[in-house]
Amino acid sequence: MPNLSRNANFVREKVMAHNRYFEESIPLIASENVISPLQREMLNSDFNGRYAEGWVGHRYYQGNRFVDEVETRGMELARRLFGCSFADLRPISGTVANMAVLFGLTNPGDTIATPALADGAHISTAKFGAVGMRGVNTINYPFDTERMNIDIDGAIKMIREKKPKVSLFGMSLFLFPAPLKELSEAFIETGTTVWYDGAHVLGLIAGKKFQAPLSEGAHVMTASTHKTFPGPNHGIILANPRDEEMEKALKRGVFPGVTSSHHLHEMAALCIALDEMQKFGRRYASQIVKNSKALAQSLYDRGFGVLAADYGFTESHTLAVNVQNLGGGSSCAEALEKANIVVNKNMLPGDESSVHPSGLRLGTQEVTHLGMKEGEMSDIASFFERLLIRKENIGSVRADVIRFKRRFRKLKYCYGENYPAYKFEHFLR
Ligand code: DSN
Repeated sequence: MPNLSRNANFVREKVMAHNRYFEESIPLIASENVISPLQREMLNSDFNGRYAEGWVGHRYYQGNRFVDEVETRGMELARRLFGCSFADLRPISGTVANMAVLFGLTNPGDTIATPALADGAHISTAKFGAVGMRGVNTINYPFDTERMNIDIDGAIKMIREKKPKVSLFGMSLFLFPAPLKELSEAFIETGTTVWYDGAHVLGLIAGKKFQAPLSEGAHVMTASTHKTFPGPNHGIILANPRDEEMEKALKRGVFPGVTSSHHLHEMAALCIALDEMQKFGRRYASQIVKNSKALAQSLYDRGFGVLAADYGFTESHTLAVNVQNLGGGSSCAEALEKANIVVNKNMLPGDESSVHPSGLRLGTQEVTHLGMKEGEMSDIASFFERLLIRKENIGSVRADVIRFKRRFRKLKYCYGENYPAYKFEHFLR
């Protein structure tokens, strides 16, 4: 190892410490995941240092011969996997994909219908997020808090009355499929453009375990590619555009709208992830949903306020737990973190504060990727009970969490199964 400066050593050691920390922790944040060794190889390639502006075959820089071949193959893979006519692999994150759609398909002063933030919407669709900053007005669908889903009759009425330019679906607390089929008549009648933010559930859609938004009336679907979809930090736009004008507007929204180059190493890793999902996605997605239902049931049986109990808790990777009576979302999330269980506090319907919300949001996609099944969901629920209900000593729960996690440090459902998920690559000798 060459002589590294104090700063270089500091950064390197902290990153290694982070890897070890996750190796010893139970990751339950619904928007995160680990990636396969083949994707990591792409992230380390020379694609990292290059630029490719514009569309494949029409770049503004030279040197993109192989980049174009990879991206063309990736778009084919994406169109096939999601059954659509258009795929754009250039957005560098889910929020950037959302911004591109906003730039492409809306003008300041237009109106968008979206779920409300407290009902689980993503920040980029809020008044003070990208939608508001584009100058687009928002109206919120009525929400059925028992079913944890959009109220169908109320939404039909709202779309018919207000005729929003765009009707946006998809959330960050996404428990059940959005009622696209049920709303389809109102969509057609009003000519609204239907936009589905599938960031959270992209892997479930790819694995045919949630809904197929682009066959159920959505014109365009945006997503990040690193939540249930176990790819690199990146974004994607998938669409069945209404016409050529819409397709052009989407492309322009991405470039020159909101990106310059599109992080080519991530794009290559995304291509591998698309192929991996074609091969392993169905088994993976199916186990994710089994696990989230099992975790919800097991927590509920132990006395936790898991939402939507009368409706099977969830059909996705996510479950929501009301922990107001146990000290609230922040204090429970902090206690769990001390015991090496990583979750996030989350607003639940009716909450006004995002800093002190009443809920926890849990996701099973990453622990599933590490090979956990229904039996392990009951082990996890018992850690929650010991810590938050029985108030057992944090140190002793933490020690048991670390012991438990030793069996789940290797990747499943990808090329290179059993490769260590948190491996730190040493390049300098
Ligand atoms: N922050 C992510 C989430 O946790 O849902 C979305 O960008």
